[in-house]
Amino acid sequence: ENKNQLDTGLLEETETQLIEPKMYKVILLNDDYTPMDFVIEVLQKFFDMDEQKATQIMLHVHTRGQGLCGIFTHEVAETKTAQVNEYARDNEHPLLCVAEIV
Ligand code: NFA
Repeated sequence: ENKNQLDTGLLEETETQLIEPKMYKVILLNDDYTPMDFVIEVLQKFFDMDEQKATQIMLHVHTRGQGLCGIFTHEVAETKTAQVNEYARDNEHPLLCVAEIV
């Protein structure tokens, strides 16, 4: 709650509505062609992972078919998926990243 000093001199309280943003999972999909080293590079570059964490996630995606890269607000999730997909395409790899609502 905020305490607002009004010009009446009276102290009045107002309520501030806090809306929780919808959160989105960013998921990386396996394919048969993208080199493992490229996937590790992507995870480090766009998801701020160290090499050990990126290798762990890459191997999970490789063996299980898909894997969670992180959970973000809508805008951040859409930006990261677009950046990953554009970077993969620029490097002629079929790697695909998708966002889905939590
Ligand atoms: N499956 C790919 C390979 O064997 C590696 C890979 C891992 C691709 C994770 C996409 C995601 N080269």
